[in-house]
Amino acid sequence: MSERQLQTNIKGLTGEIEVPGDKSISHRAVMFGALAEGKTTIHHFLAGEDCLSTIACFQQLGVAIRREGDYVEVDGKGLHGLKEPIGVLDVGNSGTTTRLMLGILAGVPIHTTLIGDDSIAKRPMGRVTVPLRSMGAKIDGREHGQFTPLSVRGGELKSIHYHSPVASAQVKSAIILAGLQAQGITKVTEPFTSRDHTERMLQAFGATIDIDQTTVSVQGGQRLKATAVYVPGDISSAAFFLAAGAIAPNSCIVLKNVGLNPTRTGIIDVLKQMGAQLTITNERVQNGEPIGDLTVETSELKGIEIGGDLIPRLIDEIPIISLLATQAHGKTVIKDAEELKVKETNRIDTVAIELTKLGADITTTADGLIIQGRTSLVSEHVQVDSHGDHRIGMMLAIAALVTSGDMKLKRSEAIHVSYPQFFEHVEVLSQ
Ligand code: SPQ
Repeated sequence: MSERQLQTNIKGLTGEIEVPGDKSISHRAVMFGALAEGKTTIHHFLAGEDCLSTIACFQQLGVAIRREGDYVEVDGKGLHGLKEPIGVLDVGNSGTTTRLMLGILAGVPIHTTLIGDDSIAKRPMGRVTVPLRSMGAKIDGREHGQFTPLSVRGGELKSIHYHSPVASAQVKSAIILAGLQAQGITKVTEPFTSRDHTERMLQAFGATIDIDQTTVSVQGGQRLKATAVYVPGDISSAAFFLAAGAIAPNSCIVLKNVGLNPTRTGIIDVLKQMGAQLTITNERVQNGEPIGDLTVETSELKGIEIGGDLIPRLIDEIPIISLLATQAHGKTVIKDAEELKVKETNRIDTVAIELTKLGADITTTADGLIIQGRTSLVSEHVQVDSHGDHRIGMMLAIAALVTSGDMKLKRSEAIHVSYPQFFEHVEVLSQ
């Protein structure tokens, strides 16, 4: 467990960076590459711990994967080529790996066991194992398959139409991936559209996917063909520097090649509504995913209300939005965000506990947070804690930049899950 001294009271942030590759897209590129026929190449892959867990799982399933920095080659095995592993598959801290692997393994006639860390052991897996079982999957595990460790004996699957109670890309993707191996047409309907990288990327791998508003349909038995994937910069990582540029004094930050998939750009809508000076240039589409460059400058922010169908479009950005709200004039209300309770930590609680240590006026509610701004953040030798959650750790490191005093971050290593170069980038911009 590492403790890190944080840079506080910054005079300004200027310069240009390229944030690492998108985590959601990097996972899917490896998974679909493994299931495709032929060699898939992945450029600007996120070599964070979560995506490395996905690579390690597929290597154990007999897929040859080579990585050099952010370039990866996957020798695809086809939909029926995965081999039974000798050991257990370790998903580390990654919910995406766990849930999408369950969808894949449900239809493969081998036995596998998935385990992860203490945080993964608390995350609900019934939301995936229950619908997969209704397709015929044989899955068991702790508390009747609600939690890891989970074991899967894959086999024949039948199609279903699943109405998911939550807008979750992981639930949707697990069912689509099982549906690719099932007989007939599998459908998933969700209450609001969640991120659609699976749908976009499966099409790039040659599959036919039908999308009708919030329902996605897939015909079983389709073959995937290897392709070249360019992974855009992760907007969820960019969000930390977008916020930093808006709240730090004398700042102007340029973020190059950031993914601008509309199912992920809620943070941009929120920053604009709060009054941030933010511009998008060089917009284009690469591999079916929109990307562009973002410039943000020091801004006067105001509090806003955030809820409804905006929530799935910014769910991972709520910790950093909460920090923005402490620096905005007036009240910010975040509602309809119960899903925050089942992330790497209960992010409603961890955000409130940690920002309160710095003097923020923040109240938890059953489905979100109410933040009254603007507060001057102060730290008298405070030790803040990531609680082992990468997004809480990065939010606190950005908070430090606008905090006066002396501040240390406990469990800072959690940041390696999604942004190994995070502190280098803070350094580059603060020169
Ligand atoms: O992979 P994991 O651990 O679930 O990661 C998180 C994150 O903050 O990085 C959530 F804690 O992102 C999820 C995201 O919240 C990644 C994801 C995906 O790639 O499909 C979808 C979202 O989760 P969900 O449950 O809403 O589908």
